[in-house]
Amino acid sequence: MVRQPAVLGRARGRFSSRLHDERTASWLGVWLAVAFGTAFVTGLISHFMQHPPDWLRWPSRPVNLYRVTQGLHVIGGLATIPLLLAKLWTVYPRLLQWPPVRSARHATERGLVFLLVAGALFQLVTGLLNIAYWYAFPFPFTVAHYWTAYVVVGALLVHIANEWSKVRRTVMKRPEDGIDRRGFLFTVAAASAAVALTTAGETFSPLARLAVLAPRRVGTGPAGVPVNTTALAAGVSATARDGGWRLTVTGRVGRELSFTLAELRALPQHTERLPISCVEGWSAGATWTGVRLRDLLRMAGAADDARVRVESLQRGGPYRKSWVDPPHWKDPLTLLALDLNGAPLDLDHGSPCRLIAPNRPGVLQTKWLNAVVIA
Ligand SMILES: Nc1nc2c(c(=O)[nH]1)N[C@H]1C(S)=C(S)[C@@H](COP(=O)(O)O)O[C@H]1N2
Ligand SMILES: [Mo]
Repeated sequence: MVRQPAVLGRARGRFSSRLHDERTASWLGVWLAVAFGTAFVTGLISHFMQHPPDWLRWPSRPVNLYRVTQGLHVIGGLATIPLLLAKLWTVYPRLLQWPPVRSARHATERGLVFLLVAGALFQLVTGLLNIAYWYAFPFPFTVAHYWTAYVVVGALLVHIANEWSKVRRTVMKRPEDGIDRRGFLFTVAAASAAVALTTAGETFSPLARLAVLAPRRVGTGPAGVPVNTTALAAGVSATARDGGWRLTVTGRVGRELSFTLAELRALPQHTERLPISCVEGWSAGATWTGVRLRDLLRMAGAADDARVRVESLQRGGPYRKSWVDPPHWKDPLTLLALDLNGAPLDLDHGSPCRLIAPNRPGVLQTKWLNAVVIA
């Protein structure tokens, strides 16, 4: 950005607050860089967990890794909104600087800042609308949010390089201008903290009662666990209740297995505590009982390095199937669950049978299973 005195000298006449200054802007910039850096790293983890390239095998532990990174991504992203608004308020007099462009370098810098601001606003607004289930935009959210992240981080890195010496100068030195920035910065930090506190309950149950801004809350829904996609919405209300339901395990010819619900219940049952961690930021720990996936796969003669696909009764939609790689299917915690919190699975939680595995995005915890395919 531009050296200030002339610009702000002019601006000060029109913009009376002395908080439109370099030092306030620098501090907010430092906070924003940390916030966007965190969102970028946790966002990449989230993206590559949901869409792993062929060479990537995520570990199945720590059990809560995805829960924590995705919670940080969404709750941290929401807490960034007050920071960004404060930063934009602090620097907006520069929008009106005259002449608008003084040199080629200056034009490039302004273009870059425009890209940074537009990209950052785009990320926060689309993220917010997405977790509020308001798909007001005409493009697929995940694709747009993912690619815009690179644009924002690229622009941010160049911006940091441009501003580095100024930020060091303004942030490190004690100010001697008598402007009270503390009150303003404290208010902005408090607004961010308030947003975080009133959403963190969507993943951290001690704060559940404070979670007034969270679209999903722990403790709500059948068996105290929220539902994403009901059986009705997935179009499986009838098929999931059909008494003739079977789970097939197929792969090696001649070793195809098929189980009724009673047969699955007759196999060794295991009870584990595992979270559902939705990509939208909410998560809920729960107690699941069912058959270990690895037990079924061993019965079907699966090779040690086999990739496995679980398929549901659902006929359409992106989440009707998911891949389970060896680290996950070999993990004794990975279950085909029949019970949730001590009672048979509710229809909306995936009855008669659903996948539940450690360190895995909610979208891949496929419900209403009817087939396990060894690839
Ligand atoms: N077949 C199927 N399974 C699915 C989905 C779906 O739409 N279809 N949604 C997924 C998503 S996005 C989440 S967060 C979890 C939610 O599980 P729950 O409704 O039991 O909490 O289920 C997953 N399993
Ligand atoms: Mo989800």
